[in-house]
Amino acid sequence: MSAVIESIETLLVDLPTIRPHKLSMATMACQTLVIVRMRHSDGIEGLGEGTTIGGLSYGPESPESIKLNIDTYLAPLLIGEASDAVNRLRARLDGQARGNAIAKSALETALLDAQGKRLGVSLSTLLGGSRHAHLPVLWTLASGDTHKDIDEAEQRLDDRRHGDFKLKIGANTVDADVRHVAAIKAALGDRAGVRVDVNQAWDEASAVRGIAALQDAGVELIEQPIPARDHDGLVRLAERFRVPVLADEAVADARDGMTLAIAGFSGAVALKIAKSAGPRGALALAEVARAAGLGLYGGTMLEGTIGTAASLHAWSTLGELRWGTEMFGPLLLKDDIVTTPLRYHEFGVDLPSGPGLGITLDEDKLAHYARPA
Ligand code: MUC
Ligand code: MG
Repeated sequence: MSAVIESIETLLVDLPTIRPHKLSMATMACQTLVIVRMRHSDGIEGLGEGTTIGGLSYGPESPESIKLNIDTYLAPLLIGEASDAVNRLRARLDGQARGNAIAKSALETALLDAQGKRLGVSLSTLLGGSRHAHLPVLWTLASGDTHKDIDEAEQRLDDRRHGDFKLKIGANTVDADVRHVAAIKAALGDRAGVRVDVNQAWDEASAVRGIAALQDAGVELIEQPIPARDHDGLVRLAERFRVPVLADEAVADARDGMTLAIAGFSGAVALKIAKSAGPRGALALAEVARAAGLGLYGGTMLEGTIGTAASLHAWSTLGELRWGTEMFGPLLLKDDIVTTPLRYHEFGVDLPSGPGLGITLDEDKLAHYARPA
């Protein structure tokens, strides 16, 4: 008889960041991870993580809503069901609950982690096998101060930790942002790639002005310059400029990828397990994007180690990630809740090995940082 899902526990875990992380819509001093512990009748525990950015400022799910919706609506759809029926259970969640992609991603991750542990194989093996054991990882400069950002970049280059940088802009005027980015690019020169993420902050006219100047300054990629829903605008910007445009908030799942591709988008796509309701959905988007000739990028919702490991397992199965990854979430946090942190070196990170995610919780740290119930 196959094992069944016995219980699903969700924990809100508040971890301070190493410095304020300034995005166009929020400045983070702390990241809240929603950790899922899914226990099965064969004694196996599957781990998952559902994490967003800045409470409700990034999208319609907050850490608190993720926890509440799992506890109240989603977990009851899974309890007592066969542990190994991952595809059927994911369809059940989609059939009976709309939206809630981040909550579903956390549950799918926990199902896959448990199934990998049960079979003694890694999550990437469950997904068809990894093609990379080491993935490139950039770093985001977002201290809000140009000189601090340059120092931070120099340090990361010296340590051979990160070789490319993404700058968070959009909170200031276009001119101030362009000056900030151009100063950083001028300081780093050809030693590092510099990209920007505007997180939807510009209208199209500002984007035309901003991108023209950033292109001249040597920026290599422009992420989500205008609001997520403006697909036509994104297509126009991608057509207009030589520097590629990266769709992030505009593209959550395979269907969004198809819509953008049909509209004529010619840029690149940020994959995130949180946007696509789990690793499987993110890989489905990757297939659509690849078929449409769009470049791929392994994106983060600034998850801790569990969500980052789940994403790495998924990205490791892809042939080419034209724009690498930004799976640095754990490095932005002052502490971790796992026994063996991910290994970052040589401008990237190693794919964790071992069954499932290959990650073990540190119970003391978890108890220390978990929000009291
Ligand atoms: C985003 O929109 O890309 C990724 C890196 C970072 O600093 O913020 C995230 C969110
Ligand atoms: Mg982004």
